[in-house]
Amino acid sequence: MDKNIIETGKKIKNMEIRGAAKIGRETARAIKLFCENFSGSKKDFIKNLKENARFLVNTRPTAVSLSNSLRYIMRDMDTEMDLEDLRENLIKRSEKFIELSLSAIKKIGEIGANRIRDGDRIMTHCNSSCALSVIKTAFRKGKDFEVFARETRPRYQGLLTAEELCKEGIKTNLIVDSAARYFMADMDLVIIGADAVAANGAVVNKIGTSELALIAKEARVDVIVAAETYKFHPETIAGKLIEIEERDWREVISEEKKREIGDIKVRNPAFDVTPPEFIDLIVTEKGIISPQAAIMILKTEYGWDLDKKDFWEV
Ligand code: RUB
Repeated sequence: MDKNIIETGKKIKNMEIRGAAKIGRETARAIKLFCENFSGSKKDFIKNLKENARFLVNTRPTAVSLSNSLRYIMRDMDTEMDLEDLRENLIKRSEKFIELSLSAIKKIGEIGANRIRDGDRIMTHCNSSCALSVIKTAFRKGKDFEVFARETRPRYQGLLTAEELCKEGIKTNLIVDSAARYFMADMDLVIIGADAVAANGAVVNKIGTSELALIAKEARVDVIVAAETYKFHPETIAGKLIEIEERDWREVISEEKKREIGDIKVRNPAFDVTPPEFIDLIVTEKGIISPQAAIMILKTEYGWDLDKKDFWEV
């Protein structure tokens, strides 16, 4: 295993590197470094590449940006090429994925910003670079609005969001997760990111998102998801369910407190699934779609070959 890949994998697992978009880009960066630094035969190169890819894919199973980053880099890889060409090709595609991710987030910001109007009150959850791109772009275009950030237990990514918004000069309110319904009647929009979008338009995002969308639906507040096309999950076309990562209970309660309480099971799912009925639109870098059109994105990006195995699996 490559030292740098192990390091990146560890950082993804312990969330030093977090947020689906960044996870995808850091995966690409790690593969690029692996290709640059590898010395050995072509056979070893391919064997190592597969091993390293498999290792990365298993670090955070819900974020499809990770496997889609690898799919993008290794798509149409011609193993008949000589090692130098193969390497160069993979390096170029890794760089291209990073570029593509950054420009998609910018584009989503531009497209999504049009949906924000002066005077809006917007609620968000967790810390999504895509959702923030929409909000910040609207602000930079001179729109005047206010944001309510849920703190997002147990890791408090909402604090990062609130901090980022304040730095930008945007009017920001920080609320506890359970205060969402209390404030929802005053909201105009909910804007969130995604870790994965399924073929039926269901959106997987930070735990609590589905409850937020349900509350918004009840209050007739529109829910906008900001997601690049590499967050769409190709395997869901064939009916595969998206794996929901369950993280260590120590993120929820201290060891000391747990011991004090005694026989208690602490559960810590990191994500949940919001059904398409609770989502009004998805802003992608290719344009705005209804959740029901997710299948079209998947068809365009990944085709219909349901039997196709990923390079790292064969
Ligand atoms: C982050 C999270 C974000 C999505 C989208 O979860 O749920 O909403 O990843 O983020 P975690 P982005 O903190 O567990 O990684 O738009 O930046 O890809």
